Amino acid sequence: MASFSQKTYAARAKEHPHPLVRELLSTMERKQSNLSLAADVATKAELLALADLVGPHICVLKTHVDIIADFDADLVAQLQALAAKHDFLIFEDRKFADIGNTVKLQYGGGVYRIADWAHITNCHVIPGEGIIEGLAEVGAAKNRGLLLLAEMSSKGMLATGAYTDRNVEMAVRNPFVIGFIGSRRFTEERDLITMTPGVGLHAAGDALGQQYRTPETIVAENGSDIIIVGRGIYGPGKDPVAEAQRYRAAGWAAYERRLQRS
Ligand code: BMP
Repeated sequence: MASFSQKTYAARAKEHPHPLVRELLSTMERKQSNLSLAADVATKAELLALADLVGPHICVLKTHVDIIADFDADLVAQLQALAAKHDFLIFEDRKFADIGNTVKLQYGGGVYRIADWAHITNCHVIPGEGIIEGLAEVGAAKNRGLLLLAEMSSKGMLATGAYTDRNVEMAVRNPFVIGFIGSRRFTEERDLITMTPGVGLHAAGDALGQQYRTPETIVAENGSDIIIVGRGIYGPGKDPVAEAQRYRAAGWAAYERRLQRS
């Protein structure tokens, strides 16, 4: 059987059992974009301006809402309006890491009420499988999806070997899990999406351990589905629209090369 990474996003969208993944893959195909923007800016105005500018070029907007100094419910409403206007999904990069009961409260409630607006969120499986069950209790009925942090992009990260393998096993058996944060395709047992941060055309890394690889390595060679790019798009002196176009083209070209190889 052909690897999922040798199929088109459109074909995978058609076959996928999870409605959210069908929506994600068909958005990617429709927009010809496997680019996610990591919008790590400090204010509501900056986040909205960036999402409006770059929105036409991305399939997913990745947020860290706890960075936003003036977060409020209106920000969420405006982000949802931008997601509809520009046709992208929202991924809150919350990295839950507590016991099932606590993450349930953190995901559904608090100031951010993440489950109400983020199509996708993610977690570490350090606490064991109960974390997935707790998040699913809140998110499954809302048609949300969860990514497991099977690997990280930073220097010296500890998510390797047996730990990564356990992530894959848990993902395969939990339907609320739609994929991984990691650097490659992890399994053919079901069609789980991989989203990869630490993608850059501009630098090898930063002063705090981030390591960058190219879209070609990540998508064409490793079989990942979505590249996540932050400072490569909006960093100092950059033109975010021009950079988003550049990364979108690079990500899509890498995807087309991967299909040609098969
Ligand atoms: P940048 O492209 O500016 O380095 O940003 C990367 C983004 O991806 C950040 O939002 C960071 O929190 C996230 N990220 C990462 O860099 N490595 C990981 O392993 C997991 C992440 O979520």
